[in-house]
Amino acid sequence: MYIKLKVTVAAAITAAAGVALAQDMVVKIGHVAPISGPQAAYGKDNENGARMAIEDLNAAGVMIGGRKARFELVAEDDAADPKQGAAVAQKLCDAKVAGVAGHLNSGTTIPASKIYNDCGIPHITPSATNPNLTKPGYKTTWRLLANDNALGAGLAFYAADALKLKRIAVIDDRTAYGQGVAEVFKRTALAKGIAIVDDQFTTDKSVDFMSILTAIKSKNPDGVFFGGMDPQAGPMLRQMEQLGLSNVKYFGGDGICTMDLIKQAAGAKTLDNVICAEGGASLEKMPGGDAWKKRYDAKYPGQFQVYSPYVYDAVHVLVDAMKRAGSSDPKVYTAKLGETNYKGITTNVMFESNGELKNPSMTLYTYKGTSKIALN
Ligand code: ABU
Repeated sequence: MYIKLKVTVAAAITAAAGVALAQDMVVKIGHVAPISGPQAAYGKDNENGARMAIEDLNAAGVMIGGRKARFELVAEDDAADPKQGAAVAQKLCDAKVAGVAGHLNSGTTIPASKIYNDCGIPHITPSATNPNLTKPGYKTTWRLLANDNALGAGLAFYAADALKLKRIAVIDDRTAYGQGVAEVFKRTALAKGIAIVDDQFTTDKSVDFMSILTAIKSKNPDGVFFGGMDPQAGPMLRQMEQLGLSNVKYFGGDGICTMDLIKQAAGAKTLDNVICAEGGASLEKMPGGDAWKKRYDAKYPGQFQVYSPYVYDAVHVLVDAMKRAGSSDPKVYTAKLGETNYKGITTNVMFESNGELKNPSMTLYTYKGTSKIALN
């Protein structure tokens, strides 16, 4: 009886060990964007991109170091607020996520990047474009699209060379992104012989721009550059129409280059004056853009904004590095990110030694009625 019990217990232990070996290895991936507040539409689009990547990876069945990996998304909301961004970054460090796709905003990503570096977790931003992000040289910081040195300058070149504009007023929203891209635009525009006839600022919470637009109107500009996001750009375009600034070109970076801008502009004819820049190829020109967008729209109808394809690729790039390293431990796989050569849906992803994307594209867009149209 005693011997029989011993054998049964031993068999149970062996079986349990077998089950443990066969169990999936859980790999937590963090995602951060504003899910609340005025920029929630961008954040939800980004989070959708991360969810879609996790679902696809789990459906495909990924092996890391000989073990089947099961990916779990740890989704956080930083409300586009730098303090909340830092708090959430620390939370993801404490949760020991293997990597992070995020954050969305430059103002949150820059402070978060130090926290990720301190805890040794890599993060890939799919959307933060302030060039200062990669200046500290953290080995944990990576960017998946062109930065504002390219976008701000590209828009100024277009204003000078293609549109032959001479007098541009500049407004920024005082965020790291808005102020940064406006500075690059101003510098390049001045070098191209454009006069900066006014320089105004607002905030990323404002919706009434009548007084600054009235001041700008008195300077008789042929263009306005706005460094900021669509919750401000939409009302600003409506108010420009009300003030009779109907033939003034309106420039902005990727922050205004969304589908939501159409909704925010609420039928203002000035929407057709918009020229905005994104730091990647248009969906039609992305290697897997059209097919991916069809799948996205089927899953998340009416929610596409701008950055979700980059988030999708950011998650895959993290996992690709884990696969090549044979480990999801950030101490082991982070160095492999520098050797990335990943065929994503946005581009063939390779990084410069400072974490910037190699050979990024840039696309200019305008709007016609309710359509967003690529100019190149
Ligand atoms: N790139 C524009 C929106 C995100 C950011 O850089 O703040």
